[in-house]
Amino acid sequence: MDTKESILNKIRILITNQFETPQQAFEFFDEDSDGKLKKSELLKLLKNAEISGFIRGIVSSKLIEGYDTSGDELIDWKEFKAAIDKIKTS
Ligand SMILES: [Ca+2]
Repeated sequence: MDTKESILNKIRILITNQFETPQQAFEFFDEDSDGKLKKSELLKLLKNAEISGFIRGIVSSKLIEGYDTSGDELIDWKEFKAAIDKIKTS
């Protein structure tokens, strides 16, 4: 069962185990290097975090909904960093 907490925890584990810094993770998943994570790039992040394929679509929408403060439906570095900081302290 993937609760919000377990999903965020899996993302945290992915970032801390496979990358030296959150910035490195961000750059890895920003495949087109435009400095923003779009939905397809978030889906890859969720896949790598071992989030079930059944819920990846909804989770990526929720992440955009929750962390895209500029409203462009993309997660930029600032928004990503804020999300990571939130995960770390929760
Ligand atoms: Ca991108």
